[in-house]
Amino acid sequence: MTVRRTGTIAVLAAGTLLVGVASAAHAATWRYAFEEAMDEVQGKFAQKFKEEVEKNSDHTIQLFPFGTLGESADIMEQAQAGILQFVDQSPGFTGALIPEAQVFFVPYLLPQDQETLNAFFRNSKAIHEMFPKLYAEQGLELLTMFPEGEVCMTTQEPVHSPSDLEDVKFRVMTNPLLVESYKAFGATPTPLPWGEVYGALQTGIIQGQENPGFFLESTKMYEVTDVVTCIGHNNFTTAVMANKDFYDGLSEDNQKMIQAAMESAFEYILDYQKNLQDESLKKIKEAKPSMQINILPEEERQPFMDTADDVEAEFINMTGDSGKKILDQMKADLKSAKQNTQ
Ligand code: 6CS
Repeated sequence: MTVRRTGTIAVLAAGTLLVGVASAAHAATWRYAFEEAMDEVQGKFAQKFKEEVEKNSDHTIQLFPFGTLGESADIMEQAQAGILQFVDQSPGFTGALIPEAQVFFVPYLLPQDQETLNAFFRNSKAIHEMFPKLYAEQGLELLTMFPEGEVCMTTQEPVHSPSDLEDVKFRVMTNPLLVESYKAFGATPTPLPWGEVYGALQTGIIQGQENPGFFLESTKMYEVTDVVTCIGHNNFTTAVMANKDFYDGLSEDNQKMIQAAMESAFEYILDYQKNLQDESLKKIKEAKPSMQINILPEEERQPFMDTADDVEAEFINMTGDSGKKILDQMKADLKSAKQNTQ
């Protein structure tokens, strides 16, 4: 009797274990790291993606915001190694790995008009057809790219022309083209990972940096700089990827579910950003009334705009034919986006 009962328990236990294994194999937990905090744009996007995946499947997404797994370069390595299934890394850092991704740092290439910009990101052949092949070569499935807002500079002193950036050690993300771009703007570019920026400004190692409005506000850049200058030179782009082996190993249904969740999060994040730039600049002014916020007029932007051709030539120099094809396609995509939104 005892033996039989033990046997029954053993059979039941084994059965439960099997069910557990079967459902664990079916309902996976996928890890997703990004370069910002939960309440910042990449975090909002990731939360929406998680919500969609968990609503439409048995899978769970575990989110890792900035700092929990290291710097941007660390989370990229973890995604390539398959420790993470998903990663959000901006071309600002990916440019060191995929040189063509630096195209997003040719000044004045992307428009500031929100509708045109959104149409470009929605429909661009460069983004949807060309970049995925380049990311795949690095073991990554490119799932989406989206804008995060107009990039403005923060400095200790006002900037009205490139000569005002002379002798300013200016932090840039770690890609060679951005270094060239800030050299052309007259500054002394200093590539640094994000985690070192606040301290470097505080201790005077650097005197300036650039980022979109929401990030200047949320990371309190106004505590360590005195002037915001917007010259319309760029819009911050980011990208979300999956580890390619992981993605290729998924069923077609799961791949479709992930793509649909990405599309929902993409539309959500564009909507979330309506008015975000203006609201963020306003909040900076409220937090620190002495902060100067200068939106430069056309004539003061011109000398910065005049550097664009040289930086573009440098991009082609760095990336050759492959980069030129991407750049040409992006220009064609931007033209159609403009035509379709007018
Ligand atoms: O400047 C940076 O490094 C950071 N900026 C933004 C807007 N997102 C993440 C990135 O690490």
